[in-house]
Amino acid sequence: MARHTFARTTLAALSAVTLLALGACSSEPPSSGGDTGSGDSGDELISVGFSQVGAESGWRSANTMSIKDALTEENGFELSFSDAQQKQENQISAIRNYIAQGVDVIAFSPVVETGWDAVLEEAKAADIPVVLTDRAVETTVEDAYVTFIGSDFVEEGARSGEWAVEQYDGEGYKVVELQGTTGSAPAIDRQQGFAEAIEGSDLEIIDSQTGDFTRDGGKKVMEGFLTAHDDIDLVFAHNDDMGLGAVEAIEAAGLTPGEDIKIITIDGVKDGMQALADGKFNYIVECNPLLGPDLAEIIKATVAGEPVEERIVTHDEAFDQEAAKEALPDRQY
Ligand code: GYE
Repeated sequence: MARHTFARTTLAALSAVTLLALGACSSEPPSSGGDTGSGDSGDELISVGFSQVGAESGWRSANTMSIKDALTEENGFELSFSDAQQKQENQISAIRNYIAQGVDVIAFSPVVETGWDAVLEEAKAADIPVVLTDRAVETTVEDAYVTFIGSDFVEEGARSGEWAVEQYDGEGYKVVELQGTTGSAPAIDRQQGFAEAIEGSDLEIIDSQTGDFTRDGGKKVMEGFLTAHDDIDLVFAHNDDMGLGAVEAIEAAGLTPGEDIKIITIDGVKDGMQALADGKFNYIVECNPLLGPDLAEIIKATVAGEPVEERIVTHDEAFDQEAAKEALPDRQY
């Protein structure tokens, strides 16, 4: 699959053109013909239906806030937002509602990768462009979506694994993995990236189960791991929340997280960064949730009929304990 890196400048240039065009509309003298009903600028709002996965994690809350902050009326959007509570059937019915409403653009963050063909066909038949944010789909529908904007999850797993090898190879570390939601792109890809990165080292994954990207899920699964194994050296958690749940389980078992059992997570939300700065986590690979502003530009470009890259990869950092202490004061989420 061809993966393109997002040329921010290209999109910025596109959106500048779009904004200029919109600006030109709004600077027209007030019409005397009476065809502008509203007393405001008279610009047409772009209607967007957004189906969010849920509110399972700190990452998701930051992502939702970023989307709602960007797709405002002031910025030219009329947003219908729905929370699917981590259920694919809820997402599918929300998308069907948006199709029935005849929104200009549908955007969604697919909870799992497969099972979208029918609804994507329906959106296509209705001529409503679809933008994927954050997570990918696997589909046989041709030209099913305009673009997929989000992180490279295989890369995030690989960076986590590479750091683990750098730090701990040669010590025979036993690793347990807290997986994200089964069947979701970040769970599949992060697992793959990590496994590939530790191949050839003496780190060994001794157990791996889903905690569904939640703090509670991470805690429960970690409690089970601690009962089943007395030789755990390292936790690889597919997100901060599950890592924070693991911290609770490890402390309740009388052990010290970050020392007796090392913890690597992905996301970099404030609570995770705080745990890293406090020495309870050992490493975080960031996954940037602030997709709203880029999504707004993509939607404007799409509606204006301008080309958009088919894959837009967001930039992610990584932090050890010292870097977390430095970054925390300016952290936005
Ligand atoms: O890492 C996790 C969230 O899809 C990248 O979903 C997102 C993941 C994120 O629940 O915290």
